[in-house]
Amino acid sequence: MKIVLISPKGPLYRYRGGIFGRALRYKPLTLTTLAALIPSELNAEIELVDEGIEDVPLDIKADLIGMTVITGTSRRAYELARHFRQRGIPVVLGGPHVTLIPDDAQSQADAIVVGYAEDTWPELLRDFARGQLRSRYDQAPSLSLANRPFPRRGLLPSSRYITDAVFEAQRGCLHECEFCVVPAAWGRRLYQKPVADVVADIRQHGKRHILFVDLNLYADRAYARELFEALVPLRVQWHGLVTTLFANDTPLLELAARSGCRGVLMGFESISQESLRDCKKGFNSPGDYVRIVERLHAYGIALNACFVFGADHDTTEVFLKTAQFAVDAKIDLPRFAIETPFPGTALYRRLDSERRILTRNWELYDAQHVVFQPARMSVDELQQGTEAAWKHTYRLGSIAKRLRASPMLPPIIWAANLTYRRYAHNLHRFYTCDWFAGVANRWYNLSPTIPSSQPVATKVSA
Ligand code: B12
Ligand code: SF4
Repeated sequence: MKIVLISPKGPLYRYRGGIFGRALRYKPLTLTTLAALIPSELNAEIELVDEGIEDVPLDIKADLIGMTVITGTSRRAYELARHFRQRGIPVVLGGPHVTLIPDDAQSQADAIVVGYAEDTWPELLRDFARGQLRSRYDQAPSLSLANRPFPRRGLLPSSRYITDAVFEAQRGCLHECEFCVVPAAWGRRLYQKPVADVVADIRQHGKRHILFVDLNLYADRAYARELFEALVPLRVQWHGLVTTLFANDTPLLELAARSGCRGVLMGFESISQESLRDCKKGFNSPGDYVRIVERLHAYGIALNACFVFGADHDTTEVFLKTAQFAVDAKIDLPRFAIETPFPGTALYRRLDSERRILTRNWELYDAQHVVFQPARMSVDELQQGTEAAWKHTYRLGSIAKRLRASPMLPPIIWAANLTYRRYAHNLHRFYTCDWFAGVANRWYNLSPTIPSSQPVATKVSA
């Protein structure tokens, strides 16, 4: 049996014509994890295709195709699924988008997998081998991540990525930020790999510079402490994602630094406490942000801070104010996103009930397009303002000022900043300006009641 696993492209992130080249792309864990879960008794031939780095061969030979789907890649995934099903190859869809709104994907596939797939994917494959494929497989609440096989990273070509030393320790988060996909898709609970399993994977892989993709490594303090303690003897250097609360926890911060932490990504989201309260991220305090950066730097940890524009309190002043704040606070690598109501989230439900969702073209749900009617500015102002914030923060003078306090080696942090500078100057290539500036605003003004059952057709120029 031959099983092909595909990660479809989103317009911004495809390898040809996308915004980044090879830089900033690391080897995805989803396909390699799914490959490892394929039961050995099936003796399957396995091929992985990451459309972020290569074209999907449309004439590929396969007995079964599995595709991972996030909202922004769902249109592409459905298009590929149609093509392969027409060729008579059964298609299975899974991933965050399928988990958030299974009904959207159900008709596009022979089977869908809802939730994490450590148990259901092997079960599905055994059913398929017996000719008894069901149309839907749901993760049971008893899922455990203990004693799982290590991801088969060798099945994707390392030369196409900046690193393949990508690991995960735990999934999930206990917070419930209104816009976040994590509590919406997987609930507010944590699924943890035993620390010994994580350490064994890092050891067998052998690299010294590693990356954790866990969305919140600080979700469970006791687990974080156990993990960091276990990393100390490995003498690795690592980057990961945490909340701002991590920076206030001096003993853990000190341990993290000792265990090799050299950079963290944090969701600052907004410099307005009102906006943070509105989106249920009131545990962030903008008054603390400068101190957070200074504390991280004091421990030799660089900061990739993310801000989101488009909250209901945001006016057109927010863009340059936030961008200048990022420069003055000396954030090593700031990022700006446009608030995106991913379907299935609390934010989506609220904006939908307020009839402010402007399009259900999921391809535009990539956090760099405006898909809802902002409260205090136009669609166009939100789109252009976000681009202005990127450009301001990534002016050469702004970069130089920000990096004066950076704990990272200058060639590395400058290279990352220049790559983001390129991103800032290329974002406009991915707008659907005619649609945003014209049709969407006009549609909204003329008819603020878009029927929620009907997708609003739009064109994507990228
Ligand atoms: C690493 C990561 C990235 C990496 C690599 C992406 C990749 N393809 O792996 C990079 C930095 C490139 C990236 C970029 C983006 N990402 Co991202 N990313 C993640 C992150 C943090 C981890 C993903 C991961 O590796 N998890 C570990 C693997 C093992 O878990 P998994 O993917 O969930 O897979 C399991 C199940 O879901 C299931 N499953 C998944 N697919 C399939 C398929 C089949 C057939 C089956 C059976 C099962 C199955 O089985 C797996 C085992 O249980 C997730 C957050 C998260 N925790 O999921 C966000 C996440 C997937 N990203 C997200 C977003 C929005 C983006 C961006 C649009 C952000 C942006 N504006 O830049 C881009 C778009 C990228 C694109 N392809 O177009 C959102 C998706 C939300 C949504 N509804 O669309 C997430 C959920 C984060 C969030 N909280 O919002 N991302
Ligand atoms: S803290 Fe981060 S991962 Fe957790 S719910 Fe909020 S945005 Fe999502």
